[in-house]
Amino acid sequence: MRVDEAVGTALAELGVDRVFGLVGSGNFVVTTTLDAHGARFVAARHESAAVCMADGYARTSGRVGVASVHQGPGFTNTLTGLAEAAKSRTPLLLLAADTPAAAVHSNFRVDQAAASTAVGAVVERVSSPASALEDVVRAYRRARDDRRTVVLLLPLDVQAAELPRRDPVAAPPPPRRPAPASDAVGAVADLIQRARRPVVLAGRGAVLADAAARLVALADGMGALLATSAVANGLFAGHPYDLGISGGFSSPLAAELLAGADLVLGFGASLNNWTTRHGALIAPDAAVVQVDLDAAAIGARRPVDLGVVADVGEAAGSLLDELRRRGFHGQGLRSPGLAESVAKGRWRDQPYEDASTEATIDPRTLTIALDDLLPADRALTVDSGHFMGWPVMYLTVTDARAFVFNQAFQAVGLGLGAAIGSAVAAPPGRVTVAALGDGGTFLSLGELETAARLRLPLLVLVYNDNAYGAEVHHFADHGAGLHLVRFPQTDIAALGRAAGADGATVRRPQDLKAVESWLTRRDRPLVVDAKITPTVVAEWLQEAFRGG
Ligand SMILES: Cc1ncc(C[n+]2csc(CCOP(=O)(O)OP(=O)(O)O)c2C)c(N)n1
Repeated sequence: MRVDEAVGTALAELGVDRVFGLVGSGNFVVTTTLDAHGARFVAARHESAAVCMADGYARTSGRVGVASVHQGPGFTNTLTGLAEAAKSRTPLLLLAADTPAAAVHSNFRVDQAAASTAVGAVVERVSSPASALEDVVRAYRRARDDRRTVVLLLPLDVQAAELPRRDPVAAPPPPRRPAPASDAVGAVADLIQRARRPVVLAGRGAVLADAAARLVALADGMGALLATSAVANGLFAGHPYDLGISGGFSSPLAAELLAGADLVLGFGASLNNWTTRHGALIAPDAAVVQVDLDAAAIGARRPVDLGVVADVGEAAGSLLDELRRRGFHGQGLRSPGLAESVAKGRWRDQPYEDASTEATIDPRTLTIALDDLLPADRALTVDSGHFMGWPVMYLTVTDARAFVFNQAFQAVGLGLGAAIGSAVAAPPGRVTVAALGDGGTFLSLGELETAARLRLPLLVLVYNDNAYGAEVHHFADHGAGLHLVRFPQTDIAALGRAAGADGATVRRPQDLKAVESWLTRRDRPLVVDAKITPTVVAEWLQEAFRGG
């Protein structure tokens, strides 16, 4: 058996069930072998989108996302999506064909290892026929167990060589994550007992650890309010004391309560400038505890009073046990009155002046109408741009894994690919919304065909202002040059139809009838070209630009 066949077979044996990619000669055999062994292949139209699909698939399914690309340009096309996945610590394996070491004059030659490292990915290589299977298992385990984005380089000469012998491979079960040290548990419990207004703030690490239930049990035991970073949106959905997102997207009530907390317990949250609004959402005299699996994350973004290195679920469980052992049960700010205020304090309950016109719809009105229309069990992926607050603030999700916020690299144009991957991972029939700007749509246009070919129940929701709205609004006072970031009207619904999807243009709430009737079919994607009123400016935008 050749090495490329052995690599494909081994990955299927390790449990890989999906591969996203773009096939060229260099990755043909490994990819077709994977597909033949049950790891079904999804063809993307651009390699960056292929990696985004694997990323979205991993975030929603909790499995390792796998992508496959040709060497040279096939690989370099992945780099933006790869940087996003690496910064997000997505468990992802990119199978990248590579030129043979001796092929120094190959047109396809670039230093793929250096480029991978430059964007934060881990580099592994199938080095020889004798080591090939061990190389594959090591790369897979680093992705799964270290939660890293790994590029597995597959040199063409090694791929074509014969394997001396091939034994089936298996990955050992994932390692148990560490529980917190008992003195650390005691010290946090002391802080909890003294607190009057505690908050449990969960981030990406809590989603990856599937720790929602244990964090809720802890918060209920100590009387804490609950909140998440933007990426962990939905983790506590439905809880009466869930304040939603902490950060630029916080509702006014959430912001007030978060800033008034006297104890912030961060679980798997970096407590970065987005989550804290550059520090404004944490009171100067609040005690801050940060629990994270990664020692390097503790205190990296802001000073903390106490850092605990542990699995966040284990830590929540140990803390609750300790509180029970002490006979402590806190109430904090919790009361029926507060629960009522929280229930009425959502973004959609805030009054606003509807800026819709004859030809355009207010993006808030549009999004609230869709929130009413779509089934509650929906998934949401949000691309980058000025528009992105509307779906995050007004379209609720009930499951953190159904929410894909791939903004770690703050790149425009990654959302459609990630939404496709998330939709592939979703239970059958669940509607996935890909919320995009027109700029992000044109950066990823080819993937409309991918979504249509897969016949996904995907609602591609384009907030179309015919502009790079983020730049228009940021430079509004600058005056000159705005014509460089404005574009002519386009018919994105027609582009959707041309790709094999359904298409609808929305200028008024009644135009959403097209969405209603699509919901009864959902047999292919629907591309909604929403002509939004371009003068509604998001409040969080200036905050966002402070970081540079
Ligand atoms: C790949 C990439 N290119 C450029 C930028 C800079 N940028 C940030 S927002 C934005 C505009 C995006 O336009 P659109 O998708 O239409 O969303 P809008 O801002 O209009 O809501 C641009 C160009 C970026 N973040 N990423």
